[in-house]
Amino acid sequence: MKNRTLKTLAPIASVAVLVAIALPAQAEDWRGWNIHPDGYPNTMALEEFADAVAEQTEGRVNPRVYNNAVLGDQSDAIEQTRNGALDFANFNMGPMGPIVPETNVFSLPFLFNDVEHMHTVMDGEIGERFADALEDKGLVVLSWFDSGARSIYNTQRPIKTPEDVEGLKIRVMNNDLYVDMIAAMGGNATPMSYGEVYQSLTTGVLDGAENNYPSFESSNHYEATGYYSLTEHLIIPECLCVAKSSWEELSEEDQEIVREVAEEASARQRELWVESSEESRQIVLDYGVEINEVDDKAAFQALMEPMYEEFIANNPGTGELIEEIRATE
Ligand code: GTR
Repeated sequence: MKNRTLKTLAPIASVAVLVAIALPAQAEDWRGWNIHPDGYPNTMALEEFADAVAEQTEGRVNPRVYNNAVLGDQSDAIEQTRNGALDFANFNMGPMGPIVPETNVFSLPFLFNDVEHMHTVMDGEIGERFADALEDKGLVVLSWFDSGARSIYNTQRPIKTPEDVEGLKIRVMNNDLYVDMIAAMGGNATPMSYGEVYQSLTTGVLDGAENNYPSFESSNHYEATGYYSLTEHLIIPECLCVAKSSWEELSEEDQEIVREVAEEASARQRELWVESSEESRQIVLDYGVEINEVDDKAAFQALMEPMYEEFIANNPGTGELIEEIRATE
């Protein structure tokens, strides 16, 4: 009796084994967080990344990008990606600081000479060190994106000297270093998530905020503020990151494909960035925003010295790192 049962079951078992072997490994549906709207350079690069990954892994990885921060604000999304609830994202290193303290150095104003300098640093050995720090916190950096230089805009007046910032209520990203930065200029900073800024500008809860041209334009903040002043006080790198847990589920071959596609996405994003910044500048000018150069940036820079001193004193080893970044050519 026992034997007969085994004999009848045996063919069924082998069919099950065959079916299991014949079926492809389960496809990974990746959910990707993106703060920006359709048409933004980062959105376009992320969408191209998603399509190319699906195509080149032959559907083994199916990324989908969710725009406009519909999956949560940036600080939440960083946590969600770290714990694997989200699979990939484009994050700015500003709100990354409270979670990966090493990245706080990027929130020091006037750290980089210009955007090109930032790319040279991030694409080299120093960038790898930051990628390691992020990986320790559950985020695998695939490539680095551009986010231009951030400048102050407001409803009241053009900013030409730090005195012009006096008393202004300025929105900053979620990182206490920006509160010190605006305070050093004489203003009052309010950390707030991106999605809340537009309304706060129109209701007078805020006098201004700070961002690059593409964000100033695509967020429509330009419609609520008359002045954009080229303080260019922050140049902050962004990452294309994957949740470590999602990354580890991939075969080595697929990891290689995804990494390569991410490198291409970064090149594409940087290219689109330049075009888009110029387009956005034109849109806000045409709308009637007054744009002004800041002739004496050194006056702003000088006010940041105490912030640097405090940062270096509180974060051992960062003095050397800052020197190293500044010496990178
Ligand atoms: C943008 C950046 C976003 C977000 C936003 C903000 O320039 O790309 O990730 O940080 O600024 O001000 O919150």
